[in-house]
Amino acid sequence: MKIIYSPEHSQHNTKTELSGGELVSPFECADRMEYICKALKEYDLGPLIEPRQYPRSHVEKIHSKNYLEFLDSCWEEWQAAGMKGEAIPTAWPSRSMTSPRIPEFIDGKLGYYALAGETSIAANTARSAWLSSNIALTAADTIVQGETSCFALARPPGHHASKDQYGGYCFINNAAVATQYLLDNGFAKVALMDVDFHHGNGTQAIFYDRKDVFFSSIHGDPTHEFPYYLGYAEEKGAGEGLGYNLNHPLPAGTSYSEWEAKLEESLIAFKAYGADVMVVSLGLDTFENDPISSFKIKTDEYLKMGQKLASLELPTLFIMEGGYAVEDIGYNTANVLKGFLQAT
Ligand code: OKP
Ligand code: ZN
Repeated sequence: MKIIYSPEHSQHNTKTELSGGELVSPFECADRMEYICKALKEYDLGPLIEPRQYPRSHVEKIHSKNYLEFLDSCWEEWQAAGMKGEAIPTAWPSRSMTSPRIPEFIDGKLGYYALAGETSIAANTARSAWLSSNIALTAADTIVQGETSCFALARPPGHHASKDQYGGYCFINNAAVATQYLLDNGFAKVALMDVDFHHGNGTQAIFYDRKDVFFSSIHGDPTHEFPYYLGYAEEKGAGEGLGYNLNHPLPAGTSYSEWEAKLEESLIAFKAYGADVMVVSLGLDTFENDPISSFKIKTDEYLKMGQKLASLELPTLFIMEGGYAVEDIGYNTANVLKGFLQAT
């Protein structure tokens, strides 16, 4: 399986994450990629290939123009305003303040474009986000060229980013950009399976009223877990998209067998839908020792996850999302891909 990767991701190297009332070192860190590359190499899973650069128009199909302009200029505006630390929002257009106006000062813009406050922005954050989207596009192209699987080893991740909001460590929705590229290049119906521990609110929102993408997610119950305000079982799609959104919120302590039963339901729904390609938002934070999550999947069980995903027998594009048990993430990731390849 080709693995699309660039070491340049490390330019997104923020120092702060607002967590528990403190500024801590971010969970979504560059080291994660080192461990993954090491394990992929050890398991001989495929060659690392550098991404190509695609026109921005592919990303502009998913994200709004004003949001992307904000992303590109945020750090400069923040610095120009004399701020000392990394860019973190402190005010939001919350329920009681409903003016549609977009503020002009960077502090106000941050709150407008942020869906959460843990994700700091610094020099080169935008650059790495664009690079991450090019990794997803290059990987999607590999599937368009006829490969049956490909892994976009991208960071920063993307599944929380919506049309015009960042947060949850995500800026550009790589899975959504890749999905749109597949649809623009010969595929008709995409099954988008989000297996990250956190609900893929951004991806869901982007495709919620469309019938050409069936989004399904298995995740920590949002009554207790980030992103809290989306990801419930009653969210089934809207308009033409009604029936093409399937959420499986699960409680803390969920084991692999309980998790797999939900994956089975999603795969059956994808089959009935008639998907001709699958995109997997691959988060490894369902791991038993993940520091910010609460499922109980073990390293060996990721082999079964890969095998199960292969049972759909569709061309499959894996896109990296979360996973914060840095020293284990490599083998967990490699096991999914190994299980998938063994079964195909
Ligand atoms: C991003 B992805 C840590 C809380 C972190 C944000 C989680 C973002 C997860 N104190 N809350 O889906 O893996
Ligand atoms: Zn996650």
